[in-house]
Amino acid sequence: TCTAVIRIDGMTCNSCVQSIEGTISQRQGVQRIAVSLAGRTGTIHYDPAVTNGEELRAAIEDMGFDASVLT
Ligand code: 9UX
Repeated sequence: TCTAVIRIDGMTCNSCVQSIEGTISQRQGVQRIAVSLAGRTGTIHYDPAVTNGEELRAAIEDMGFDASVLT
């Protein structure tokens, strides 16, 4: 298991937190995701054989947010 921390800008309420968690958690290889509104981050546990931080970042970006991989 790997962990990616992604900076997410553009979230202003919990509705978007739920939306990102719901959508990203259904992606192949994602084991767990927790999004922090106050911290402006998403922490994602994933299987590196299936996906990676950049792919997950792009998926969040595609939902309309500014996203960058921190770690
Ligand atoms: Mo809340 Mo998401 O106002 O676009 S629904 S941040």
